[in-house]
Amino acid sequence: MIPSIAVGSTHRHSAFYHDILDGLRAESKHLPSKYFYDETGDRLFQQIMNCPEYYPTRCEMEIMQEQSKDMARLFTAHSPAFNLVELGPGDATKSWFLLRELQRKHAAFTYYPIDISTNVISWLETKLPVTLPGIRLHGLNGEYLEKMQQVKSFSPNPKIVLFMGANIGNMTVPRAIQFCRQLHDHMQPGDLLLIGFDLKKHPRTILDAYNDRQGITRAFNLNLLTRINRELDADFNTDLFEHYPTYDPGTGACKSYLISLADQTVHVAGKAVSFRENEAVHMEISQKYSLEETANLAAQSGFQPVHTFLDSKKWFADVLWQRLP
Ligand code: AVI
Repeated sequence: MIPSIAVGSTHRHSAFYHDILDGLRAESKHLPSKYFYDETGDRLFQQIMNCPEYYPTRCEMEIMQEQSKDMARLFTAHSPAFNLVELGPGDATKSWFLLRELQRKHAAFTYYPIDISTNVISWLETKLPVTLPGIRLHGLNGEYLEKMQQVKSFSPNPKIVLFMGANIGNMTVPRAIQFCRQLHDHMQPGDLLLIGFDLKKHPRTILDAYNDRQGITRAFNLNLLTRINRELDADFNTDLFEHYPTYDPGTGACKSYLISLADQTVHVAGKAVSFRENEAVHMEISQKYSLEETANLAAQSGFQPVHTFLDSKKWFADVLWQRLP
């Protein structure tokens, strides 16, 4: 496991301060889920991925273990030499299988993991060459799109971009369309994009995944309040907020809320924020898709679906798209 991301002290003018206060002052209160991942949040997310109810990681792992050979065949047939760019690789446990297959096939590729965390990148640069000797690896620390632009200046080779782990689900559908269009603009005609989608399935299975019995997902959500207490001198009482996950099988939107259990006033960096009893704070969206909806997303953002990799339960899909001219 990667050592957790150093959060650093946050001051009044930071993006964290503004995002948190803007969210808490909005008419419908919300907090950005990207801030879940401090040191404790990283640890809790690792525990979530091992929870019996949280199936997405296991499903995608099965795809990578069982089908990396087919992926590697498609990738090498696509281009004799390419840049393999991974957005948000984490500890690369899933993409590792693909990297190993590409090495076995003597594919001419350079792996460019891009992550906002320096810890993730330096961990990969140290660890991957040990288990994948000879790998050509160039880690990039920063924002996805900015760093993708940089890859172009390092090498003119075609790009194959990986965006796995159902991270696209943490965007609303309109935001996902916008993001895929931005990826399109940072790729060349013919380049490939592999995206992981958690698929629609029985609503109970989905809801349980965000409401595990051990209460880890609950702790994961509440931890953001603890982080705000620590970094923004706030005084949230986490006992006065309840984790409330929802899933709408119609739209495929799985949303987590924290519900205020009392009329209360909380102070964040000296600013008072009032909550009514039963008022909801929207914490996270984990959008679920049908395969047809993934194809619509491809069409709306300038890609053509090429191949779909499914796990044996058909609960998760890694879809391979080609960038259209
Ligand atoms: C990172 N992301 C894809 C996870 C998800 O399923 O939305 C984050 C998560 N939130 C609660 N459990 C897992």
